[in-house]
Amino acid sequence: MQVNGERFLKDLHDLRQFGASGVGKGVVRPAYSAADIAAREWLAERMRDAGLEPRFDAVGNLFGLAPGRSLLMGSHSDSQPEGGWLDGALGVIMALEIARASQEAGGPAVSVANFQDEEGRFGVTTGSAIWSGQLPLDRADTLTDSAGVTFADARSAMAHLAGEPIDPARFTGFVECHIEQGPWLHEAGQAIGVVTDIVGIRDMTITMEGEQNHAGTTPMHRRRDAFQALSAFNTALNDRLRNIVTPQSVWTIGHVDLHPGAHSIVPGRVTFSMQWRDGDVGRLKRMEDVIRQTATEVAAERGMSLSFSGMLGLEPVAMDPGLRAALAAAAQALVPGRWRDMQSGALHDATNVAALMPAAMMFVPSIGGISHAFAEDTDEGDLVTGLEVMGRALSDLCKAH
Ligand code: HGY
Ligand code: MN
Ligand code: MN
Repeated sequence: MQVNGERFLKDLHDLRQFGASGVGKGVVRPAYSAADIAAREWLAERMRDAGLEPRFDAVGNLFGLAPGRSLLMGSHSDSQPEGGWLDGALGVIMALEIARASQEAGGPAVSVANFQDEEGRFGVTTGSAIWSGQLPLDRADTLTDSAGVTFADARSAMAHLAGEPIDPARFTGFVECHIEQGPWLHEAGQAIGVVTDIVGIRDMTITMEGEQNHAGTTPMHRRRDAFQALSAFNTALNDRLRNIVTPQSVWTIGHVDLHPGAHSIVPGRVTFSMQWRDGDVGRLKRMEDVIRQTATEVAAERGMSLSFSGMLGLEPVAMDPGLRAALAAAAQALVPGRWRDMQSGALHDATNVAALMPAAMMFVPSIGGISHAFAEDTDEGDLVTGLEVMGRALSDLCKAH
């Protein structure tokens, strides 16, 4: 098949206009925002122009369907609250270009998926988790974002677009191209990462409550200060987790709500996100035990009440060996010596889709390893190389089947 790099890059730049942040090439396009919905409606038209049947499901996952059985490719077009122009978007636009080029070449049939809320405004890779049966819709509908908006309310903004469910049985497999979002390919001057496995994740919210009081008249030794409790928890957690993790293990407190948040008030309550990731299920559990035990001890020592929210999570998953081999062979043919096998420390829709069908992923470099930030970027030459390697892999797969 003959992919068209110019057409591909133009679609990528056109897509980044939806929710353009005005800072670099950054975007603000959270799930169900006006920019997200407009981008999805634009993509539906691009799918139609490519000879695909655009279909939305009940939660805003958008599919561009080829007739009959087809290989599914894609990713997500929603962004983090401050996102880059390529996170997710690259995989959707590359899938669209491959689908066009494949049609122009007479096959194989390729369909396109643009999953909703991969960035987890509400859950964790929410849209593909629902589509793949990992997350029941009635449970998803009760999830809220950090402002308290429910998933049910948010997705109602797309109700007019919702169609019948898309049957996963019509697809033979799933391949997703994504930016690495880490530093390794760019630092090594390599062009392609063939993903071996995707780490697992656990995500919950922890609340500690002490006593709100006057910042001037309350002696330090008599305070039940929520910020001090969080600070003590974080210090103790770092000391303890170091004993059970590997260099690939990560844990993050990314969102903190300190109540009431005033200069002259000792904060009485803190609610914070607690997220951790690892490639090993057993280590994820051990990390969870340390997190719960440390929070319980710190709260008891400081006279704080403690509560844990429900926990969301995805298990570590290995990529399909056959699809991986096609990606590796194409990389070896087109960029010999400039590719590697690698684990994904970022979560992706491929984790959920892998529960339904063979799934594989391929990375292109991220400049400086920056992502989930307006500064996220990739050299356009590397983007086109990724497209060409993907096109070669699909052609080889077509010949092999
Ligand atoms: O957080 C992640 O790994 C993904 O980019 N949402
Ligand atoms: Mn992503
Ligand atoms: Mn992301």
